[in-house]
Amino acid sequence: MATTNEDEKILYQEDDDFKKLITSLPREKGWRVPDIYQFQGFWYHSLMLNCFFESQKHFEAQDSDIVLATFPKCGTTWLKALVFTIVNRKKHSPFSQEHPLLTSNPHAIVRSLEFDIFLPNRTPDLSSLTTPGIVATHSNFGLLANSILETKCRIIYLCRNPKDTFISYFHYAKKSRFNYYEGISSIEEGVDMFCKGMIPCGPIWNHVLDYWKASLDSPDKIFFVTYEELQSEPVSMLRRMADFLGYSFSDEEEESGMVDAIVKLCSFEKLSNLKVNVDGKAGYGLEYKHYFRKGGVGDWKNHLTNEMVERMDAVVEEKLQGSGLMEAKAAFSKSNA
Ligand code: PAP
Repeated sequence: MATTNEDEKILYQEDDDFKKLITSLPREKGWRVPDIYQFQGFWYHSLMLNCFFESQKHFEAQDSDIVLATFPKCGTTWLKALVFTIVNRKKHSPFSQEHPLLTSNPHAIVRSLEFDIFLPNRTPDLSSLTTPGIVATHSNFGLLANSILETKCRIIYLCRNPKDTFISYFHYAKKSRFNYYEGISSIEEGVDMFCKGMIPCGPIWNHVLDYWKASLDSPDKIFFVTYEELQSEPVSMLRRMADFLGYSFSDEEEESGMVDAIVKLCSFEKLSNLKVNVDGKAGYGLEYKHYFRKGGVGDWKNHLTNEMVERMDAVVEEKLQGSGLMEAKAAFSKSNA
């Protein structure tokens, strides 16, 4: 039986084909739920994989849709807030005290294809989709629905320095484990799993590389950006994202300080201190505060030993070699080691 977790059982029923598939896959210890499974080179917990299949089968992307693709813990919450605010700024002014982000968590506003919209054996919940449709996914490039690739819908892919991603995921997994499951107990164990690629949606290098290559092939379709770029140059990155999406800022908007207002509204400081994000919970029970930890760059330095750093850098460097990514993006450069 793929799912040993009560919470997951409540959420969905696996059909026989899925059960058959999952029992045939390589299995390892999970981070938040007991097991992760390897499918076509990537690791997932069973619900996640099942949701990716559902979304792959049933999602009918429209030309005007925007897909926010991320590896977990690379800034999904932030990207959801930014893109929603850019696209809806005429309807919801970022200067307004009534802006939806002031009372709703970004995950409640921009829904994820998996978990929120396409759950196995459930009618897809399309009721809460934004217009135009902005949806998020942690799917690797190879499992995206064909309609995402065949239509003119655009993809923004956000990734982050692998060691910071690991630290963020490690802390998140500890806080969000299901049913008293012990999970990955020490940072040493986590580093070992990470270096073997065994983290949900991992290996991170393959997730990133597939989108990186696709963005080089189709720069008008996929905008590739890093958490670190958003941190160091938020205003110019926002302008570039808005241009890419076809929502460029007008001179009037620029003069009014609109871009700065969006950066401020979506900042870690602003969002993490809002009541909804301090006390609120998602429908599936997770407290929103777990999406906000430190929100910075380089926290890995506070948690990893030199030996761990050397091991992680070596594996990431080996995998990214020749892709051009280390040279193009500081988040992956050797100088970040
Ligand atoms: P998800 O993939 O589960 O949705 P995601 O939002 O990608 O999670 O990752 C959470 C990280 O983004 C946390 O990083 P940390 O653990 O290193 O602190 C969180 O603090 C950070 N984060 C959340 N919101 C923002 C924001 N508005 N600005 C910058 N960083 C943010």
